[in-house]
Amino acid sequence: MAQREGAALGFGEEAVGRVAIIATELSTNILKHAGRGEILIRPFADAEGHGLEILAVDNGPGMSDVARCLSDGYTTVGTRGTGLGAVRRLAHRFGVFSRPGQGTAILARCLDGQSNAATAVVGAVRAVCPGETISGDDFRVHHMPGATRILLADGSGHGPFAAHAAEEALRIFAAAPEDPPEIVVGRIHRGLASTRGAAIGLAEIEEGAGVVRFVGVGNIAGALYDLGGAKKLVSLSGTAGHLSPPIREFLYPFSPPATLVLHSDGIGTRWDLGAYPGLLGAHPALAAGILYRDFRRGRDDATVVTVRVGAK
Ligand SMILES: [Mn+2]
Repeated sequence: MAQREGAALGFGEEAVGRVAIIATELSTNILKHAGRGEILIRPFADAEGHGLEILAVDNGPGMSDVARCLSDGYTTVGTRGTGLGAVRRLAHRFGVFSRPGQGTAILARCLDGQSNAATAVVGAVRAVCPGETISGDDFRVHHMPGATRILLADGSGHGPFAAHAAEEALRIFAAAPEDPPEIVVGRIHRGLASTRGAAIGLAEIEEGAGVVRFVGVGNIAGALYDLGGAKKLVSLSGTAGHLSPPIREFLYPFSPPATLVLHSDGIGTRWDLGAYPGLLGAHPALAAGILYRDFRRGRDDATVVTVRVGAK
């Protein structure tokens, strides 16, 4: 899958070979140390560039000494011990979050050489409901000068009709992504009338002003973390396309660096990134992977998007 996704991004033979080795080493590492886990693969485009992201998550014993596990030659199970050191060398971006008792999440990103004007780093996991082949959740990130917008749509239920509603929401957003958030969400509400409907959350992070604007209809949950702590975002109950409360924007001030988390209801709400010491300072893709790993409900599509702004 990693090879196929890399080739779809236009990676050459050498880069495709690199992602194959990374996926193999991360899979082998899970099998050796945790027994089971997941490899999550997606294309990404953010302040780090464009390319392929490979995320490995498991609930195994975790590493008590990450630096030592990364050094070549070190292994607890009698093999060559080149695995994670090789992944770190081959990836353009590499990150680990692992604690004894809190499992392991490892991130490897390979860039395709394109650049963009994005200022935020975005992590995401989008997982399909067990038994379905298409996700009824979808999201789109739009980078603007000094601001980042994220639309997360969760089509009601799951399967193809849910996917259609989410796709319509993204299409309407993409047509005029810089209109005021309340206008965009109102337009999506009207545009989804002939679909099954969706929960919608649209967030804008304005870095210079230090403010997040959020407009939500239905069950999209969110939280904003900065050095001062965590704030939960307010989403009004309803279903875009069918039953909407008055569409209203809420403002949340922050001081950078800050991390915004948005997720669909395939992820439970009883989480706190503060329970994972050091995770907020790590790559935001690791937080997305860990929330998915530890809080997915398993009977619905599950999507988590994490956005970090203001980090050096
Ligand atoms: Mn859902």
